[in-house]
Amino acid sequence: MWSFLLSTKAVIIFSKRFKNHERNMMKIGIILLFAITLTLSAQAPDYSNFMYVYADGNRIDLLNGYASPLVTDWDSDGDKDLLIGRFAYGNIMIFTNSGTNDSPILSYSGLLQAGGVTLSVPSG
Ligand SMILES: [Ca+2]
Repeated sequence: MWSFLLSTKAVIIFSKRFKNHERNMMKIGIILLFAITLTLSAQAPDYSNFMYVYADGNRIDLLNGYASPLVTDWDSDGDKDLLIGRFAYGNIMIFTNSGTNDSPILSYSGLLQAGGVTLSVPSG
């Protein structure tokens, strides 16, 4: 990446010898080259080392769709709990932890509610 930036600086200095439209074309070329460099240097995520998460002795199954997990101390008892937003249903599942942060024991506690009503947003 540093070599790219140094070479970009050299091209800019060199481009002062050219006319305005030629410099503009060089700038566009540099931007495109920079975008290509960023794209090629991005690494694909590695999902080969995954693990299932269990609650109540069973693997957590979202039934359908994408998930948005959040690990936080939801019940303010000092250990981390798990909340999972479900895109397909537009709601949030709560799993409280009765273990420790290093060895969590999760239990399903229901869907996020307010005033006795399950919170949901349009989904799908
Ligand atoms: Ca907690």
